[in-house]
Amino acid sequence: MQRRNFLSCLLATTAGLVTNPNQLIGLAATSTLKGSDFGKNFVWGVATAAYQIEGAASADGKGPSIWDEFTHRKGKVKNNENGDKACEFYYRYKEDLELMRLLGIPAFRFSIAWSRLFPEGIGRINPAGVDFYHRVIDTCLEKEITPWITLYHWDLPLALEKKGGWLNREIIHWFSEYCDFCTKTYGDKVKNWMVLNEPMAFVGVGYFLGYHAPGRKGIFSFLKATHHATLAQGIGGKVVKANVSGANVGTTFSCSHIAAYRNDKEKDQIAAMRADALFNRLFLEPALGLGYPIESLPFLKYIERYFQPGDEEKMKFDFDFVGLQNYTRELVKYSPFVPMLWAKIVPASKRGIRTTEMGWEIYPEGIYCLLKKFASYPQVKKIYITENGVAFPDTVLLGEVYDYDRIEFLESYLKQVLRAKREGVPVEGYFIWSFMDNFEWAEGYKPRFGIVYVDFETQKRIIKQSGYWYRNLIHS
Ligand code: GCO
Repeated sequence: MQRRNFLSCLLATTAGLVTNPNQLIGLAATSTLKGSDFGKNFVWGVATAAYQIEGAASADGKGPSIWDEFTHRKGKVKNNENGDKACEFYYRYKEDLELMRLLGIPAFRFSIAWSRLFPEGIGRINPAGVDFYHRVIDTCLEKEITPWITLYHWDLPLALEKKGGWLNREIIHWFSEYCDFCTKTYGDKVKNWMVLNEPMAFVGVGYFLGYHAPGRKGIFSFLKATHHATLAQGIGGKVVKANVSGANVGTTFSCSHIAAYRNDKEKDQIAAMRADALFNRLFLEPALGLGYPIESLPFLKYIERYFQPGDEEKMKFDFDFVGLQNYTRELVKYSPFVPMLWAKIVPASKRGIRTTEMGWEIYPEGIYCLLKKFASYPQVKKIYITENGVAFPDTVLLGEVYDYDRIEFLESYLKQVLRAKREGVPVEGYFIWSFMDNFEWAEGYKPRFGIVYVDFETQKRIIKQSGYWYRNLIHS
């Protein structure tokens, strides 16, 4: 089940561092784009997430997260894989950051594993976990790599899930204490913070469809978790701003450009508008002070049963930036079989087009459309593409990975980013998902998104051609 094919699901459900620095000079895939076209303050980076790369699932006092538990249930992840070891970034962060330095990548987006700092989610602190992120941050700074931290990338402490997780309103206090601790602890060294990663994904897939941790289902758990995540988003933003002087605070959204399957059919156009409200507006608009998009999606009215006085204010926050994460687009048609939404996705696989390893359509113009859409909100001051990338079935050939299809993908998306920028969209940075191949949630290790190849048996890293291409682009 592909989690970006969320609507189709609705229908069904009401190291060794091998790289020789000389290679960096020898292999140089060139780009038709120039980094300088984007301006000298444009932020170039790579993105990762704790559960997907760190491994060391129970090392040095770390508590379990919902993903530690979920991946150990039979049949939840392809081939029953899990993130126990992942890329062993916990042990290999120095080598990995050295590789990043060799590639001249100026910014590194990573997340903090909440249960590494607080094994029970609240209360008792784990000093070894606190120290780990100090070491990662310090190593970044030594190598002149700017750290960008995501506070929540889906790995809720299991102890909190046992108390109801995102369904328990107390989560806004647990989360705010966690944000307070992180920003007071690391805020002198780290200025760029993202509160949540893709709330629509962790709430929709984790609390409605049950395909992701914690595996809960149903419309009411979806609405309740949505409201609590929206509150946490606003409250978290305020905590970061209060604690970090000179902070650049944002939060990130998964977005797909959505169009009508049959453009001449009004029913499909309305279905597309509804899907757009669900996927692209649900978490953004409350933060901007516009409330939930209830006029486009009347079933959202039920969310009001979870409201308490003052919530509208709590949901709002004047974010310095919005993180836009884009991989594909969706074509949507009217469906009488999907209650409340009356819409369904026509999957790329059924449209006879070439797709990525994830089954997603390659549609570069979608990122341009989304940038224009986000920029049309007067409250949005700045946008970073906090994730864009692609999984293809990469293979090693005589010690190298010739991933020219990834280079082509990234170039074509970046050209659309530049097009939007030239038209005045305040897009000020771009992070590739991902720095290295890693654990792709319910899809396990098969989809490889990295610009660095990881052999998960030996933990050997190989810089892919796209890694060299990225270095050349950034420095051209
Ligand atoms: C996400 C995540 C990443 C994914 C990536 C590819 O937003 O879904 O941030 O964890 O691995 O998007 O699917």
